[in-house]
Amino acid sequence: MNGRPRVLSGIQPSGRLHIGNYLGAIQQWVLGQDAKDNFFCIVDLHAITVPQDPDQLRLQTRQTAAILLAAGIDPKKSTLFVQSHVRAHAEACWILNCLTPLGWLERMTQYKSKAANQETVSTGLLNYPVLMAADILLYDADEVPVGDDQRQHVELTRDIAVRFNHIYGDFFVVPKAVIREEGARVMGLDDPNAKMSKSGPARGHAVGIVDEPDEIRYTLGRAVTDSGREIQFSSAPEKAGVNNLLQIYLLMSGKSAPEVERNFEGRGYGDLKKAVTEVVIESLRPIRERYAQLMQEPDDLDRLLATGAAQARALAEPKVLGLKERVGFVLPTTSDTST
Ligand code: ATP
Ligand code: LTN
Repeated sequence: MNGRPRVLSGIQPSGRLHIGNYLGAIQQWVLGQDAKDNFFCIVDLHAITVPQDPDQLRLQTRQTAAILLAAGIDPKKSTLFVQSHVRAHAEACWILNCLTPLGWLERMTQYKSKAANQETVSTGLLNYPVLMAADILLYDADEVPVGDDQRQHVELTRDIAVRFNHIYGDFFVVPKAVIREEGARVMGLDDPNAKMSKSGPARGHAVGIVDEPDEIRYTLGRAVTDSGREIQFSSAPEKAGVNNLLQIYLLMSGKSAPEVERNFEGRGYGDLKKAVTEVVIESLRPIRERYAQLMQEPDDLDRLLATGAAQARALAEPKVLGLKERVGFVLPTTSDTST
């Protein structure tokens, strides 16, 4: 549209959204909004690849929409929608499943680590990256802004697109992952060697985007550091905790790396934690306040998501028809409105 790059990204409504989601994904979605043609999808079909409580899932889907809007996703500039509202996603996923070698899915590192945590593993968890490929390819997206943990899934999407184009002729745009240098991998505050995750321990691990200031003080006050004193950016494994706090400070304050290091010269870890806590509380405050307002009006949220779904369908439906045509399905006649 208008020659602007098309962007598509997704987020699971699978729990408490945290500053890893914000710094790795949402913040760059918001910052890129003006220059791009944007589609942001709340991926409920992905969320059920692991067990979810139905009432919780419904609540978290609206909460996720409210957080994205509160963080600055503007429905006038971006299409915000729920994945299950656009059935083309499930249809395209099935067709792409039939084209994707099992071995490609079995070697996905996120599948291997998530499967290791489950008593029984659903085939949906294995197919997860194919559904993600369907999300992206249906919209002819050029760019997929994500955190570092999704790099392998976007690579797989590219492989699926290239394979399809090779077999059936040019049809899919081959997208690229857009991963920021800073903030692409925010680490757990209780364990700076593990990625901050929605499924981590309930307290001490992640700062939620809409956490109350006291909870943020609790989490950051207990953040694991090390026994040294140096406050500098570093890739050394033993400095992972301090490096993580500095990264969070840098992104939340908007300062440059040399400015941040100068700021903490000669100061101790206690000062560092206090400064990070303050900047995180102040940066998240307007988001938390706006979120609380939006959650008071669930009907408005639902209306907005319905508009988003209609905009998404306008692209996804013709694309999935084209896909069916390419693989050899007889397309329904126009009088059949059930498809
Ligand atoms: P889970 O840990 O439960 O699998 P998640 O926290 O990874 O979930 P998703 O909804 O799967 O959350 O991810 C949404 C976006 O947030 C993706 O672009 C993902 O790469 C990014 N993201 C998730 N965790 C981090 C993190 N710790 N640092 C940076 N980006 C992250
Ligand atoms: N798997 C992604 C969420 C996701 C996504 C997408 C991201 C689903 N579909 C399409 C980018 C594009 C994750 O962050 N765990």
